Amino acid sequence: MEGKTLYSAAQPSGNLTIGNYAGAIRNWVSLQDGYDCFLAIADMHAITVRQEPALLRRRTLELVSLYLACGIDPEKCTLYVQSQVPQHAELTWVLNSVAYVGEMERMTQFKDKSRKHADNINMGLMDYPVLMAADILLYQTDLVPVGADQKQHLEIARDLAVRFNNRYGETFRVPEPYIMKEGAKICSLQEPDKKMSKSDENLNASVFLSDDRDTVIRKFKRAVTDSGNEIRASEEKKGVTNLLTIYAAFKNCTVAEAEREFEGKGYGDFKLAVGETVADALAPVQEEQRRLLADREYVSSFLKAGQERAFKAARRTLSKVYRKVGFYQGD
Ligand code: ATP
Ligand code: LTN
Repeated sequence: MEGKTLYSAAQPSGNLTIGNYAGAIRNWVSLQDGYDCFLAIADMHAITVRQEPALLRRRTLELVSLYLACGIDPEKCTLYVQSQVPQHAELTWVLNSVAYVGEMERMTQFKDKSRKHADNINMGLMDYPVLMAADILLYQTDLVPVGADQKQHLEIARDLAVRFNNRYGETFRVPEPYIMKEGAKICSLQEPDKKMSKSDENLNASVFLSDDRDTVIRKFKRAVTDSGNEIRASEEKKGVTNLLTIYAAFKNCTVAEAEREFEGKGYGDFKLAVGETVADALAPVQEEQRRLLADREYVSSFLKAGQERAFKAARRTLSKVYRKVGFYQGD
C-alpha cells in the first residue's frame, strides 16, 4: 500500500520567527518519518505583497538551508521551490473556476493584509487561498501541518476539493489539517493578543530564528507580562501564557509541566529562563544554516532533485484534472 502524503510550505517573505518554528517546522520534523513529505518554499505566495526581487531570491536559499538545519531530512522529504513547478499556477487557474469571489473576500488573512497593504490589494492577494489549495491538492495530500492562522485556508482547500470532485468526478484526495494544540499560535512579545509575525514593525515583538543569543535574551527580558506574579496560563494572562507556550515548544514539554517548573519563581527569572532555552535551541540551528549557506552547490543539488520529484507528482494530478474538465490533450 502507498504511504500517506504530507504537504506544507512557508513563504520566503522575511526572516522566520520562533512562531513559524513552533507552529509549523517543528511538526514537519517530527512527522517526516511516517509520511511521504512535500515541503515547499512558497515564493509565488510571497509576491502577493511587495518583495525586493534580489532579497526574495536570497531568502529562498536561506529558507531551504533553514529547513535542513532544523532537521528536515532531504532524503525523506521532497524539498522544492514552488515557482519551479509550473503545475501550481496551472491548477490554480482551473480551481479559480470553482472558487467563489465571496468566499475569498471573507478570508481573515485577506482582510488583514488588505488593511495592512491598502495601496496594493491585488488579485493575487485575494487568490492566495486558491493557490494554496492547488499546492496541497496537486500532491494528493493527506495531512497538512500548519499554524492555527492557516486553518481557514485549509477549509477552503477541502471545500474546493469536494466541490471539484462533485462536479467532475473523484479527482482529489481531501486533505486533513494538523494543528498542534501547543505552539499553534505564538504571539507577539509586545502585544500578546496578536500573532507573532515576520513583518512586525516593532523589532522587539518577534524573535527571529537568526537572532543571536544576546538579542534573544534581551527580547524576552523586555517581553510584556501581566499584572500579578503568578506564572500560570490563563485567558487573562496572555503575556505569561505566551511565554509558557514558547518555553514548552522549545523544551518539548507541555504547558502544565512548564507551569510546575516555574511555580513560586518571579517574572524576572522566568523570562530569563525562557530566553536562555530559546537561545540554546537556536544556536546549533544557526550554525548548521551557516554551514549550508556556504555550500551553495549542495543546497542547489537538493532543490534540483526536489523539483524533479515534485514535477512528476504534480504532472500526474494535473493531467487527470485537464482530462476531467475536458481540455484537449492531443489524440
Ligand atoms: P506572513 O506574516 O509573511 O504572511 P507567515 O509567517 O504567517 O508570514 P509563512 O511563512 O507562510 O507565513 O508561515 C509558515 C508557517 O508558520 C504556517 O504554517 C503558519 O501557520 C506558521 N506560523 C506563522 N506564524 C505563526 C505563529 N505566530 N505561531 C504559530 N505558527 C505560525
Ligand atoms: N500560506 C501558508 C504557506 C503555504 C502553505 C501552502 C502551507 C503556502 N502553500 C500549502 C500549507 C500548505 C502560510 O503559512 N502563510
